[in-house]
Amino acid sequence: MAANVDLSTNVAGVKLPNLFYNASGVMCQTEKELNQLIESDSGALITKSATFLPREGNPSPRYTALPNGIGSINSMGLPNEGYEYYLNFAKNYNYNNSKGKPLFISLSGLSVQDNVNMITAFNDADLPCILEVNFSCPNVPGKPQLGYDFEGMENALTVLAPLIKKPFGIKLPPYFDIAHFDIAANIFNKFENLAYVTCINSVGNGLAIDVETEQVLVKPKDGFGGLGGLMVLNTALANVNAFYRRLSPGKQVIGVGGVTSGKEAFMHVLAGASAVQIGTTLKEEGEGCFTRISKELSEIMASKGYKTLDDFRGKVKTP
Ligand code: RRO
Repeated sequence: MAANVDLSTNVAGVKLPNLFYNASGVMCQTEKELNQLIESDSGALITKSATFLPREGNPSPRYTALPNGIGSINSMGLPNEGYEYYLNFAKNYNYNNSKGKPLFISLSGLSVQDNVNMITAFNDADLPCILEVNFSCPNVPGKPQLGYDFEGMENALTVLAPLIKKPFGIKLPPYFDIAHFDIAANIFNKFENLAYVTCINSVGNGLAIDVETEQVLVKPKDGFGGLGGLMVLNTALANVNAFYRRLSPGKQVIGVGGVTSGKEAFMHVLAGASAVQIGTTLKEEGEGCFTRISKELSEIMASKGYKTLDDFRGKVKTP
């Protein structure tokens, strides 16, 4: 770590020792994986999106990295251990023994009522973890992404935000139209305890084809799956910056998409990210990526004379 550089940050009023953690879905389904994250140099951890009941997910192959480091495609289909497993993990989470890392819990109910039931159980347990509701899984056949249904998303938030009471976050799909950034941000600004949005989930329903075999690369949904990694960097940066510019003061954006090195992490913070998640790179490289990317970002900051993330967050310039 470069001397005199501080990578700590705050999300939803909670301190993270550094800005990096896993993108939900990577290294976070089982307790064993979550413990690997605790041991790593991440600054927090988030669980795999939970449904009310455990799910096996879609048939394999359902994830693959794509050639030349451009990224990945997945159609996992929400495999998870069911919310009670993650509730139990949260109950046993030892904040003194986890290097000061906050715990984020991702919830992805298959209906608003499922989200209500899961949130109620977390409320009853009264834990210090932060809830994040996933409005953007692209891979469950027959379940469109709620993030693309503005009315449905507002209705869901109208039910869920007052129920959660505490500051919480939502995971968004990428948007591709300025009018959609405006509409979505106007909705989010209506909910006071919606503390942050995480941008972006994978770019839904891409298709990857192997020339040799003439086959698609993942089996579910005829090969259609969510794209992640370097190829989505610029879409991710656009979404981070679009919401950073539009959300009411106090609301935050967490950046995810295309981070392979300190350079892309630096771009996410310049675009406005308060924290940065790593998905495809974590999956491909393992948890050592947190150590490497923290060091790379520290070096970039030191070379520019920045000491804290606040020195440059959201300060991207226009020529
Ligand atoms: O499990 C998945 O297929 C999955 C989920 Br829940 C998500 O939110 N984003 C993604 O790319 N895959």
